[in-house]
Amino acid sequence: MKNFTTVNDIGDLHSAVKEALEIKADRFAYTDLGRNKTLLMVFFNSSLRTRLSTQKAAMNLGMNVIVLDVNQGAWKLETERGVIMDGDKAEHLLEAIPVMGCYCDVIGVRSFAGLKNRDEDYEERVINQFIKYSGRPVFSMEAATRHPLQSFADLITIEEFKEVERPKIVMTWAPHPKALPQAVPNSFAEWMNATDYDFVITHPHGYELDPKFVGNARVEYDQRKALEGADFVYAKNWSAYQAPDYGKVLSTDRNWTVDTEKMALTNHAFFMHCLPVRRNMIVTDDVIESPRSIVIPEAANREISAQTVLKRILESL
Ligand code: AN0
Ligand code: CP
Repeated sequence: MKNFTTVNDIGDLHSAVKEALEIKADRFAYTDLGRNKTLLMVFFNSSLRTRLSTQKAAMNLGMNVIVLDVNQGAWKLETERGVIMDGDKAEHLLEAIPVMGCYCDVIGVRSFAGLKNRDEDYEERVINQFIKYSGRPVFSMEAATRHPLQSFADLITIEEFKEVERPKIVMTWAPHPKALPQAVPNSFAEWMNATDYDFVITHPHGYELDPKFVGNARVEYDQRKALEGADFVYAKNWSAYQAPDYGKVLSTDRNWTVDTEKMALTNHAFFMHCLPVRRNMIVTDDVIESPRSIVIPEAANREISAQTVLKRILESL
């Protein structure tokens, strides 16, 4: 594997999950693979899980790891070509990226959507410049439109916990006070559509995602109806995708919060969320603390998805 930014880069999902579960059963089986190889993780945005799980995954493979927080101590970076750089940005990505490539063998990038200009975000300008100019394999640690390491960990988790062959998965929008990107729901939809699960998306009017990601999923505007018979409830907030409201918060309606009464409509569903989660906005304390909440094993699988992807990248160097 050269780069990892979408579900298409991982190939057959059955073999990917199988490999992930083998790695999980014996995570130090490949400690020689990454010897004298350096991973550089570049963060344009905050992180807890991605930072820790990806570093741990790299260490399991024997790699060295460097972390760069662009907004803490590095020069402020200009991302647009042609700009007269007379403002506060001291360096351009077009120099910074090939320089970063000099010091490492693999690069992970986190760069969220700006949520101001939809075309710019959906062109994935930042991560695509890393792919073009770093000279190194690049993987997404959440880019503007997708979070594939999260979705891969979600898929591994569903495969581990599912109690029926073809579970019903319901991704539900839930309220949040701030504008969040569509990367997690886009990506989750993209990965679920690549399985044979029964996949349903529910959200208020105005929160329709890019049809490219919705694909063949069923969209149901009545959350209660959508949740009926669900085996997994995947909650997430996102801001509006549709013009002219792109990047806006259209609703903070707590009628959409996942609570015990809503979970009672399901087929004794497991509750999932990528975290970080705002309690009593997205989900009530009772639901996230219930025995059917699998948010912690889900987060634990971030180490496994990252290690599977890094292993495949190292094997291709
Ligand atoms: C981010 C998002 O929604 O994309 C990261 C989630 C993994 N969440 C927040 O910024 C709260
Ligand atoms: N789920 C996830 O990516 O978490 P972080 O933003 O903490 O990395």
